[in-house]
Amino acid sequence: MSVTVQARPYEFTLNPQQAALVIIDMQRDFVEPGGFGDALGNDVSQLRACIGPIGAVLATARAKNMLVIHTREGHRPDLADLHGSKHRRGRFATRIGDAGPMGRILVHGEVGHGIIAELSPIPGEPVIDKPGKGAFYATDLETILRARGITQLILAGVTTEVCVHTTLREANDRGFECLVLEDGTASYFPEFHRMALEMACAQDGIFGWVAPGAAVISALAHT
Ligand code: C5J
Repeated sequence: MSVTVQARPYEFTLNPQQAALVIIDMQRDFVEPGGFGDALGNDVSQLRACIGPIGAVLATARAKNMLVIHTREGHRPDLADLHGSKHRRGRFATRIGDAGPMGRILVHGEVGHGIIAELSPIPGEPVIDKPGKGAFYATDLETILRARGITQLILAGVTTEVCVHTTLREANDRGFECLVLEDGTASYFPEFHRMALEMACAQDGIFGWVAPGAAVISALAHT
C-alpha cells in the first residue's frame, strides 16, 4: 500500500515495501570532536541537529518493517583502498589513517569509524563500508537494494552536500526514486545544507524530493 508524503517540489508517493531508509555516515569521525570532520577544521556541533529527526524516522521505519541501511565512510587499516588523491588533499596536520583521540582517522574498526550510539544499527540492518563519498561506489549497496526489490530511497545523514548529495546523484542515475530528509541531514556549513536541499528538488525534482522527517512519519502512520 502506498502513502503520500507532503514533500517538495510535490507529493511523494511512498511504497514502504519497496523503500529503504539509508542513513549515511553518522559516524563519530564526522559528528564528534577529535574525528575526521574536526581534523578538517569544522565545527562538528553543527551536525548534531539531525540526530533527533533521524532517530524518529528510524524508529518509525523499524516499526513498519522497512529496510534500514547504514553506511560508514572509511578505509582498510593498510589504506590500500585509499586513493592518493584523497589522502594527500588539504594541508591539515592530521590525515586519514593518522592516530587521533578516537583511534586512527576514518579507519575500519577504530572508535571514530563507528556509528554514534543514538543511531546504532540493530541485527538485520546492513552496514555498508564505503571508501568514497557516494554509497554506490565500490560497495555492494546496489546489489543489496536490487535483491530486496527496493526502488525508493529515503536519504538521511551527513553531510548534506558531500556524501548525501553524491549518493543521491548516484541513486538517481541508477533509477531509484529518492527523498532527502531536510532535518535528517546536516552540514558543517548551514548555507551549503540549504542549497544542497534546493538543488535536490529544483527544476520540479531534478534529483528527487525533499521533506521533513515528520512528513514521512505522518505518512507512514497510515500504513
Ligand atoms: C565528508 C561525508 N564530508 N560523509 N564525508 O567527507 O560527507
